[in-house]
Amino acid sequence: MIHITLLALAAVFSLQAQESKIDPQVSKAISGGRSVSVLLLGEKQLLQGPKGFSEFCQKNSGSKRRELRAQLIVQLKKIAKAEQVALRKELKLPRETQGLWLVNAVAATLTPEAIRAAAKSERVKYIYPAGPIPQGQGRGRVGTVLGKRAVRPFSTKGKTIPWNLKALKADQVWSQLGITGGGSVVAMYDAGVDYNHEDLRENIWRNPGERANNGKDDDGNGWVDDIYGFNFRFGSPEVKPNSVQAGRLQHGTLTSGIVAGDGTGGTITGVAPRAKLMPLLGWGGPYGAARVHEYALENGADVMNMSFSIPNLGHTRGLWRLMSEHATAAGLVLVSGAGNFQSLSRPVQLRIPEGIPCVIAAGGVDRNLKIPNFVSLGPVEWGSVKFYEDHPMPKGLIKPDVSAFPGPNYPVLANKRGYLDPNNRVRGNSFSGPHVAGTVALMFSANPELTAWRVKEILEVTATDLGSKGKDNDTGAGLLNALAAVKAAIAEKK
Ligand SMILES: [Ca+2]
Ligand SMILES: [Ca+2]
Ligand SMILES: [Ca+2]
Repeated sequence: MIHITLLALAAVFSLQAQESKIDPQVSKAISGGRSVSVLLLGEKQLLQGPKGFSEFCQKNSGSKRRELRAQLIVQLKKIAKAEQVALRKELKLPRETQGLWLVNAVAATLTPEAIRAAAKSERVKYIYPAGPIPQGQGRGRVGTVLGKRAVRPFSTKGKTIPWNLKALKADQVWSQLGITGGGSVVAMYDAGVDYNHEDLRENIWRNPGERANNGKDDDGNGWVDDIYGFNFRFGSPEVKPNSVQAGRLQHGTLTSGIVAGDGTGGTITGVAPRAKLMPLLGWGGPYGAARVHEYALENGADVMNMSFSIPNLGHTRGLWRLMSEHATAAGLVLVSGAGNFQSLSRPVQLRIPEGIPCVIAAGGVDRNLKIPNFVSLGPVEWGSVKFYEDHPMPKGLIKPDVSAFPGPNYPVLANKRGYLDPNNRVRGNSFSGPHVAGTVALMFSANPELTAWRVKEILEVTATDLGSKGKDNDTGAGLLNALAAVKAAIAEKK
């Protein structure tokens, strides 16, 4: 009798263990009996738990960023391949299942039965919602193929330099240090970039091994005709914004202008006017996000600007954190605006990706260094998120990390050519992020071997403190100081 009771208890525990591996959002979806796109996170990962990333950083503090990236890509792919071959066999997963390597995970649309079966596997750590899993590695054409002109040396002669760039001392980096972003690549994870805008077209990254519009993956990176980047949302190499997805203002063109607008039309809008821009599109969930991060890492982006903010992700925040920590370990600096949601609730929880510890969250102040009433504020809690459970409230994690200018009242690019009317009221922390991403491009231009986590530390120690003393939940470590940050980057040359 006792024996039978124990067995029954064991069965209950095992059922709970399976159920607890299925994210509540997935559980809810499969309870209706329908198939769901899920991401099966493997048990084996490069970094684990709340301390995995910081221990990795300590151990690798003497590393050179580009060598470390090459090593980590090999290592991450090795883990993914070995584990996923075994997992596919064990679970008899359908052929169209997509394997990721940034994190060891496979993405597939599975029936409720298949999801419950996957939860029983010892190789599966957790089952997250994947979002859309678009198929296709390059349909469609790149609309405009830019001529291969030599890039002119950058000059400020005859050009206006707006107040925001001066306040961050970007112009002093160009004039005093002669550094304008050359050699750095900034991935713009956004809604597409008008790469033919006269202030941007000399600064568009070009995939050296790819030929445009021949229907072939010439460089063998897995993506067809990706000469300027890739649109992972539509499986297309065209990275120009289309009006439906980008809206009237062409969000990604504006943010790109703040990173690298070179003032060809008369006004310099960019912090790093000779950095390269790599447009990447991939809304719609963690699967698409993982593909964007993987592309940026494999194709040489140094920093990635993410001017978006996703709420209510629950435990899936942990999956984003794992992706971000792996990418940062591999030398990609991640930057995101703090969001524009102060009026929604207090305290204001920064969302994803800006609430992730290793992602640099850019807060915002106006020209008088006051906080506008829309800017999201910290702290951020992680106490409720599976596999991390650190930074519990009320103290939480201090965010944002640094502050820049969300506008309005400085020039930004207009559709197709020129600039918006100087009295435009366009504003938002979507614009704070690119000021930081541009500064990081300047730092890497001066010292490409800085580790990605060290870049975040330098930005914070060189920022000008605002508000209450020290790093705070309104303005982070203070106002971005591009000149001090680049000088510190140079001082640390290996
Ligand atoms: Ca390719
Ligand atoms: Ca091609
Ligand atoms: Ca402060």
